[in-house]
Amino acid sequence: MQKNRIIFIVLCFLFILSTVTISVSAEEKTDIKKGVAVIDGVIDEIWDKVEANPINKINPNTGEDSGTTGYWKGLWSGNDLYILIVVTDANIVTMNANQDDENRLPNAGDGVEIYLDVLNEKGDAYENVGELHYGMFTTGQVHIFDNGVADIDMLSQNSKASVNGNQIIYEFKMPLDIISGGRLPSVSAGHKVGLDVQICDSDTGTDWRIAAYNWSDDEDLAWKAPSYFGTITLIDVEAVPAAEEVEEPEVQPAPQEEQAPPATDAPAATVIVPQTGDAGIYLLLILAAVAACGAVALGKKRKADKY
Ligand SMILES: [Ca+2]
Ligand SMILES: [Ca+2]
Repeated sequence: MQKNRIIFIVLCFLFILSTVTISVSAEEKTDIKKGVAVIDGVIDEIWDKVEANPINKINPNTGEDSGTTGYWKGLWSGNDLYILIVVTDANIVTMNANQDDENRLPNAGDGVEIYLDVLNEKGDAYENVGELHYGMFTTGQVHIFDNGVADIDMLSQNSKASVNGNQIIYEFKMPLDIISGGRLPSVSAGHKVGLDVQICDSDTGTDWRIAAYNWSDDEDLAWKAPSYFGTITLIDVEAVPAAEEVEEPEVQPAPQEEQAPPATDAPAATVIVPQTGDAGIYLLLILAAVAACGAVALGKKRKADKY
């Protein structure tokens, strides 16, 4: 009986532990390649070379899946981070900061929110320079929420939105060194940034949003603390390899020429081949030697005969 109770307690503990593990693993991570995009609300060719990250975690506070979908892509170059967000929405409503109603926030209607933690400090509150929560209306207007401090003119000049059919295209350039207030003087490969992206969806443009989706945070708490953000790593890999940028020249076949013997540094083996002229000299020398020997022998014989 006692044994069964221990097994039951252990199983309960393992179940609770697995639940905690699932909760912690909600944070998304991805690598960002190098490249530059033009911030004009048009999808550049280079974006086609970059992997898309789905923004599909349903916000638990809205709780609805309205059918709106979207993804984001990233690039980095120098000290700048580039973000593209593409939303497909069957009912796009124009939201802007000048609307004469209380729902004039990008998170009220059709719009997006950016959560940025330039030094990836993952704090429990927005308490450091470089931690920023801002958003964009479908008109391209930028709104900075109470969370974080940044120059809204600078962010506005580096952001753009456009509507194309049932798509809303948002492009952002984020000068990380400037947003960090100098805490990150320059960006290098391997640097990690805390990031999340949220899509907000409205049906009317005047009523509060009907649905929202995040890339990483599935608890709708990223607005409150960077610890709920995902993490991106800026890697030293070009989105478009140099080989694709430079067209390979056509290789022409080399003209046929007389084949020269292969050059080599090693000394060639010495093979002595007697030449015709040399053989003649050798033959004359041999004949001379034979004649000399014959003369000496004849001289000796005459000398002997004499005595
Ligand atoms: Ca563009
Ligand atoms: Ca909508």
